[in-house]
Amino acid sequence: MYADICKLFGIKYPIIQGAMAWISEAGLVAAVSNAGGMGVLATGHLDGEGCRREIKRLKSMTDKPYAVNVMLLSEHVDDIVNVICEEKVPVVTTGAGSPGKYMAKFKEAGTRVIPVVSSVALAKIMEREGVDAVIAEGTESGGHVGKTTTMALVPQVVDAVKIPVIAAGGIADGRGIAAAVMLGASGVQIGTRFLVAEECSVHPNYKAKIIKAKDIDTVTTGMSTGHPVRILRNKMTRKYEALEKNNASAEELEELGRGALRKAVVDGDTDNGSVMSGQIAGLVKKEQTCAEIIEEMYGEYRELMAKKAEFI
Ligand code: TUI
Repeated sequence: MYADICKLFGIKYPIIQGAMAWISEAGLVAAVSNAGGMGVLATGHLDGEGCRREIKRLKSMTDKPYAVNVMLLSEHVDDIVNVICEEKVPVVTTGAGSPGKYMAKFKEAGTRVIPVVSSVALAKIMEREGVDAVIAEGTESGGHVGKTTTMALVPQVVDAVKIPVIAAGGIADGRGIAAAVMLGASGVQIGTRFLVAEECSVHPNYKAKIIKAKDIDTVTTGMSTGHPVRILRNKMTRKYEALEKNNASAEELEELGRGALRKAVVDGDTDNGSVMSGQIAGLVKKEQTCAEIIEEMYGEYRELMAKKAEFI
């Protein structure tokens, strides 16, 4: 049931910024943490030393709590975990796998662990491993996704574990936060809306694509390879879908996907690159600072909660 994750993590608002490879670098992360949320540094595109440089840069930009994400499919995962422990990072989130084999190391370093889970079974395993909270991420999210929707996943995870549950997937305003809390979540993780933050260094073409996107504009590629990834439909996804239809090999598909995120994020090639985005992009209308985004969302949430008796 509802737990105070603000007290648990020392933050002002129960809003966690979702890690986004190539995108959530020190600048964005510090801006979210300085605005009272919890910024999360992505490391999926970094090696161990790159990760250390970003953590040091982040520490110079904020004295507020922050987290570092470990993308468990990364070839540098062992080095990254070592650096996180050496740098005494306060909180780790994990994605795309189970952090089980690193739990003892994190505990020893005093690092709290919040894995992303996309099923009840995984949430229960994680609780047994001794994690501090879980992020229940619905298939509405951008990037690597599970199959169950946020609406169905969150209450089932809440009933299955005793640790705090943070809801993710399809949340970008105060209504989403209120809905998550009604489902039993203790906080939310938000990615897509922070893509258009002024402090987010993603290419302006990427931001423009998000702002233009409508409700039905995302697709999931990679269903056939076992790594489904939600992205905005473009020339690249059409090519991918054609290959998948023709039973292309996993190698061929991976070849097309390789470097595609960097192409969109860094080069601004939103036709041939991978523009990862959640289904909620249609709700994201303008560029704002992280402080404006957080204050606006929480203000909406507060207003809704104050009026909740009127809904009966
Ligand atoms: O990790 C994410 N989202 C991501 S990672 C990423 S980088 C990437 N780029 C290209 C291809 C693939 C990845 C982009 N977006 N979200 C968290 C998340 N984790 N969602 C689902 C899961 C998950 C899946 C399986 C967590 C655990 C899990 O366990 C499997 C097992 O049994 O080990």
